Amino acid sequence: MKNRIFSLTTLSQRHSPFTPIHRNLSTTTTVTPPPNPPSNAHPKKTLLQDLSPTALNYYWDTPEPTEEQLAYANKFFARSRHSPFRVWSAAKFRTTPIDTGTPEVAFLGRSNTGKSSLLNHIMDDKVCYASSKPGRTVTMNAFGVGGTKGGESKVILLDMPGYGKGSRTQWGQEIMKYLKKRKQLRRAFIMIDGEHGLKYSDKEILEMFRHYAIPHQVIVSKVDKILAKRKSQIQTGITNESILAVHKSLEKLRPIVQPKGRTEGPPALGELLTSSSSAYRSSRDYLGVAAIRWAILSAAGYDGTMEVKAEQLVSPASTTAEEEP
Ligand SMILES: Nc1nc2c(ncn2[C@@H]2O[C@H](COP(=O)(O)OP(=O)(O)OP(=O)(O)O)[C@@H](O)[C@H]2O)c(=O)[nH]1
Ligand SMILES: [Mg+2]
Repeated sequence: MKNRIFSLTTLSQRHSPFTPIHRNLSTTTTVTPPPNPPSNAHPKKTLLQDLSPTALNYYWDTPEPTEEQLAYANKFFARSRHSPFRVWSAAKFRTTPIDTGTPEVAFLGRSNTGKSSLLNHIMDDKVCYASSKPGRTVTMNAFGVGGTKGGESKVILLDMPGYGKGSRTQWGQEIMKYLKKRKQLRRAFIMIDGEHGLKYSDKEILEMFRHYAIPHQVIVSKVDKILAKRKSQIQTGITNESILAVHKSLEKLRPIVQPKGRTEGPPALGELLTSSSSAYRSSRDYLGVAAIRWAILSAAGYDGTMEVKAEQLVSPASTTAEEEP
């Protein structure tokens, strides 16, 4: 049922921690736990490596990505000699390079929400500056991904200066100028700190996005902080209760990102993602990263729909269209 808000009871009854929550919450998928749980597994906990890559996300407007799609996204973002690379940095909108035609996605959020750290994991390289001190990123930084030898990047990712505490008001204005005027911007990802929750400035920016019809999607960062108080607790696995706590916080966010009965503009995508730059399922597989990679590709048009459209347009005699990666 597409628009049904799930109840915690329903979830705990129907979904084991091994199954992701998704838009069709009423389906009774029976999932068998892994046959041989690792010997260090706590009986009442799920090891992160046994958790589905989308288990901590909430999809209601979009289909949940399949294993193949996530594998494709991971391959697309795998570091190479030509990807990622810094394309430009700018402190002011008027100094950003003019339209290159390459699709762009921007990462925004209050200072210290973990934008730069997450982007490093997404791009599989430490190209962004991350710091425990709020206000570390001071310019808009653009990174090209998916480039090949002699070829241009397929998508550009932007690490933005944070807004709110520890940032400068002037950056907020520059960011808004960019978001409103940048033609090749495909989606803005707004990161909300899972530890501190939604703040007034987050609500304001969500309202602005609707007002200016800027396509946007919310990511709840630092989900490890919701899952356990200490990092060491996560290593031995996570409890059902902590997984439900994540779902509960996403459930609360849904009416905020898609408010009912308002005509102020198009709301956020009905897909809430979570991430952690601290907890991983296995080496280089940080919580939520694969699904965010897929969301970026979907926003940029590399999710298969572009190829389908191209095939429909070309005549049978000229079907030598270049294959997407
Ligand atoms: N526990 C935890 N800490 C995180 C996570 N992501 C980032 N951090 C920490 O949060 C701090 C801020 O991270 P940054 O990536 O620099 O945050 P930012 O949003 O880019 O910050 P600004 O550039 O100042 O806006 C650093 O100390 C990171 O190590 C996460 O998922 N979990
Ligand atoms: Mg930063």
